[in-house]
Amino acid sequence: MSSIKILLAFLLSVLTSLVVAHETPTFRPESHAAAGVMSDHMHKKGEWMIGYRFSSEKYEQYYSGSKKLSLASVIDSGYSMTSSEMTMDMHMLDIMYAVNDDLTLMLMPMYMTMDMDMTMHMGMDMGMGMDMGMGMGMDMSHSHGTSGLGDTIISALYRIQNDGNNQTHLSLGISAPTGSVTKKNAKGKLTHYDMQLGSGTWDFLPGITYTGFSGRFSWGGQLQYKTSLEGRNKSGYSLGDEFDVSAWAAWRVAPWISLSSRIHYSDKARIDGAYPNFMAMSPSDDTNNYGGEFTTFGIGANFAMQNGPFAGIRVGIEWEELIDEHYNGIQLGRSDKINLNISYSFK
Ligand SMILES: [Cu+2]
Repeated sequence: MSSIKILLAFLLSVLTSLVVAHETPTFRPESHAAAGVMSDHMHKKGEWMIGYRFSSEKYEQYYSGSKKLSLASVIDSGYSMTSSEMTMDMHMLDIMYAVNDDLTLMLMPMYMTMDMDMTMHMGMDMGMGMDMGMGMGMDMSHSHGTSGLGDTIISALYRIQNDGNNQTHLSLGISAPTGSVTKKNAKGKLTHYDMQLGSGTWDFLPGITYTGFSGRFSWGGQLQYKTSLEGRNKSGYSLGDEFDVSAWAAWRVAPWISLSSRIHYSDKARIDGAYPNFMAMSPSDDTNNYGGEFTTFGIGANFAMQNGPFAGIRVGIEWEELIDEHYNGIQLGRSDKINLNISYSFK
């Protein structure tokens, strides 16, 4: 991934050096925020937007709090199963319709795919001190995954301020529990909480977004909250509340491309409740090992196709990298996230 970043940085600097003075286009790449920001923009009365969003996250290294943790230490903490890698992909349809200039409605159904490589550590800590003098017992690895429809977000964006160059809107969203929380593993037991496809509860998602524009520069900020409206889902738990703040800046390098950087802070609480009669084998089976405080830095590019067969299409891409993390308990930490979106608006 880092070589791709270097290549991107190189390409962007070449592009930058080629830039000549240009007029402000009416269809501007920066009128959408960095690709990982949702509910970031509104539409004009009667306008529709059909979009596709994709994000992919990879988890590879165990952490305890802010410190990296070796596999041996995870096993010493009492877990007989560990995972070496997890990937989580989200595909989302992003449908928007503007009732009027101050009210845009959104519908976002999604499809999730989770995959995990697991290792079962045997011959250790079986209460018999069976070390056999080898230090390690036998390890057995396997992969498992889940996929299917995730939750569905329905939301309304309402403009509260607009002087042309400075715009602010509120977003009020509801997430419907269309994603499964009863996915099971090969042994017929409920799978890890983070491999369930939805939250299992109706959730409330309020937010506020500000964007500013001046010539080729634009910037913005967004606060968002997510909270469960129900105490427990049908599997006996509810996801912790989540608070997100993003601040970004973008520069239109050419009429068809803007480059962005973003700081994203999120605070996510532990899971409430637990599966009934469940024995935690791996860290992700324990509800205390969820949530934490994270800060990421993202770089991205937005494209607005000005002419040719793809005129009117927007593409956004963004990489997010953690710059500061504090995990609750013991967790497999995130190493990378990529956000991609493609959209088209019409009346
Ligand atoms: Cu839109």
